[in-house]
Formats: sequence, structure tokens, C-alpha cells
Amino acid sequence: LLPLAVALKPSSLKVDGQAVVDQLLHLATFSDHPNPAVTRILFTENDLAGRAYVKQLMAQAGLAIREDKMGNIYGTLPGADPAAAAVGTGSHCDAIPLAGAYDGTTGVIGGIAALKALRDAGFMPARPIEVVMFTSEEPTRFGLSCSGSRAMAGLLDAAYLDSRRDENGTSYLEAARAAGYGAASYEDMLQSARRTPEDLHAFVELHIEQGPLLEAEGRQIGVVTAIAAPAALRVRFSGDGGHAGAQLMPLRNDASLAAAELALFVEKAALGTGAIDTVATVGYWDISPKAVNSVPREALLEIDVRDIDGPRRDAVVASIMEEAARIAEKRRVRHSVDAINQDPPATCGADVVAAVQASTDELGYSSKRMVSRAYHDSLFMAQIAPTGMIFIPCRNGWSHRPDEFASPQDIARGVEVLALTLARLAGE
Ligand code: HGY
Ligand code: MN
Ligand code: MN
Ligand code: MN
Repeated sequence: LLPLAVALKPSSLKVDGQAVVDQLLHLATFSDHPNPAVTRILFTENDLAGRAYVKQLMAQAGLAIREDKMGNIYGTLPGADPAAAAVGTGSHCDAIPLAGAYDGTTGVIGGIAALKALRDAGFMPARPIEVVMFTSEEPTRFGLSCSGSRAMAGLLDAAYLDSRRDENGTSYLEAARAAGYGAASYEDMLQSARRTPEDLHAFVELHIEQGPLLEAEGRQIGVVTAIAAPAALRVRFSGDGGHAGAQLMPLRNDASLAAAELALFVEKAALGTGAIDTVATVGYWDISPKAVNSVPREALLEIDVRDIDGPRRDAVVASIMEEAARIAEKRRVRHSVDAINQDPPATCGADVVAAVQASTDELGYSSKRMVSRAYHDSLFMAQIAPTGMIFIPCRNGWSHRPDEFASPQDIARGVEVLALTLARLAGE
């Protein structure tokens, strides 16, 4: 997998950053909330509209389109050797509530633009090059992140995926079928997504940094060398509740206060490792019955813990689970813990990193080697094939917010680096 020098001249790559931005902003109109906010939840009406638009752009770029039964969408630029393992790129178009227009979408729309630029430059790759829209990178609907790439890497089993239900009790399989992805069973659905090193030669994802470093240091391209290890867990506390006026304090077992104590422990546990790379938050918090004059009976916390060091992250997760049990005992509440995911970090493939760096240097762009603290589908693609990522700056490092922003110039640079990197990895 040596990143070859290619006859392709960078000057022959024509990338119109503004055209990509226009497409990103059109995609952003498929949202449950008015722009600039973007909310696009897996298999909802706006997600299906977004999927149709992505397929339209793939068709306009002259790519061969296929979809698997998980809902992953592939656009392929044919290679001289159609049987050769493909070089992949791509990202996601689903968006968490009240997000922005650039997270994930930049790697899908930008990936299509990169393949189109290669095609328009008359580049004939030795290997097929494919751009993937991963079906569900965000955990919003089923609680599980990166369902599509986990399935590709063979990391999802039917029982586990079936256990992940949305707030109406709908399963992934039912939702996929309702969206027109007619799998006969979980096995059929998961098998249709399965990739192996035999059919995937390398993978590289273009993404906004979602952090402030590139902008702060005035660097144009982030050459990602590793991806942090994410974990998510749900903790439920249940008390007996009671009348807010008539129930005296010694008799209360307030579920919300148990949650409050655990939430502050989560912060303490992350800070307690002494490593700046350990991060944690309670991103979702719900109590019931939500009446000012009723002592809360139920509390549900969703906790996100990450670190670039897997074992250090695991120790924090374990301490949170132990503390939940201690708090439950002390406050006489019942509790349950649902460990949703606890994934290892990924090291990017040396040859892919070298191809990204060589392409960035050849285009004359400044760069910074860095770790991705956000997770991406690349975290799981790295388990199938040598994988890398290309970051571009985003304003103030803001992401997962409506004012998320990347400039047309930065987007054009990212697409050019991606196109040249794909050409290097695909050979000619
Ligand atoms: O949360 C993440 O890291 C990703 O942006 N979904
Ligand atoms: Mn995201
Ligand atoms: Mn993303
Ligand atoms: Mn991501």
C-alpha cells in the first residue's frame, strides 16, 4: 500500500468550494428544525429526503450507485481493475438535534466532489474508488453510534442491535424496512453491509475538526494519526416519589438527586485521571414526573466518556458504574446501568497518513498532525482496512451547533487533498 506518486497534476483538479457549500446548504434544508439549525434523524422524512439528494449528486457525478440493507449508500468511480479491492471515502449525513450543516456532510458531499474532480481530470484509477454515506453515525435514534460502519466491520450481532430500541420501541430492522431497505432478517441486513480487507484496500474520511486547534494555529489541513475511544452508558435511578409538601425529607428517595450526585462524579472522574485527554459529560438527562410539587421518581442519565487511551477510559467507566451503585445504596433508590458501547481507539494506517501528508505537501498547504477526539465511522473502518482522516478548520472549533461553519476555501482545500490522496491510494 505504498502511496505512489501519480501522474495526476494537482493543477488539473478543479474543485469549486462554493458549489460544494451550496450543496451542503441545500442538504441542510432537509431538517426537522428551521435553518441554520439542522436536525436529521435516522430514517425520518428529512433523512430520506437527504438520502435522495445524495444519490442525485452521486448520479450527476457519474458514479455507480448501490445501497445495502442497513441503508449505507455507495457511489463508485470504476477502476481499471474492477475486481480489485476498492479505496473508500465517505462520512455521514445524519445530524443530532439542533446541529449544523457541516458535521459529516462535508465528507459525503466533499467526497462526491473529489471523485467528480478526479473523473473530470480524466484520472483512471487502477482500483475502484467509492464514496459512502454511512447510514447512522449519530447515536440519536437508537442510542448506538456508527451502526453502519460497525456492521461493515462485523462488530454488530442481531440480538444486540435488536435490543437498541427508539423511544417508541421500534427496532432498527423495522425502521430500515419502513424506509424501504427490505431486509428479510437481521442476519440478512447485517451481512449485506459486511466489508473485508479483500474488498476494501484503504479508507480515508474528510471531516471538519470539531475543535479549535487548526484555526488557532493557522493550519489549513489536519493529518489525523489516531481516533479517540468513545464509550456511552445509560444509568436509570428509580425512587418512590411522593408529595413535595407532605413527604418529610427523611422519607424521601429522590431519583433526581441521585442523578445529580452521579453527574458531578462523572466530571470528577474525568478530571481525576490527570490526563487532558480524558473527557466525560452527561449529555442527556431526563426525570419524571416533571411536576414541581412531586418528588422525582425516575431519572435517566446518558453519559459519554472518551480518551485516546482505552484502559484509562475503561477505568473511568468502571468507577462511574461503582459510584452509581454506591449512590443507589446510600439514597435507597433502585438503579440499572446499560453499557451501550465501549470501543477501542484507532491508530490510522501509516501509508494512508503518508498519502494524506504527501498530498497536502504537494498542494502546498500547511498542516498539523493530530488526534481526532470526536469519533467517526473511520474508527470502525480502521478495523477492516488501513484508514486515515483529513481535517479542515471550523470556526471557533464549534460543532454540533447551528452556527457550525467551514469556509468554501477550507472545504475546497480539503476536497483537493482528499482527491489527491484517493488517487495515490488507488494507483493508476
Ligand atoms: O460524537 C461524536 O464524536 C460524533 O461527532 N458523532
Ligand atoms: Mn457528530
Ligand atoms: Mn461527524
Ligand atoms: Mn463522527
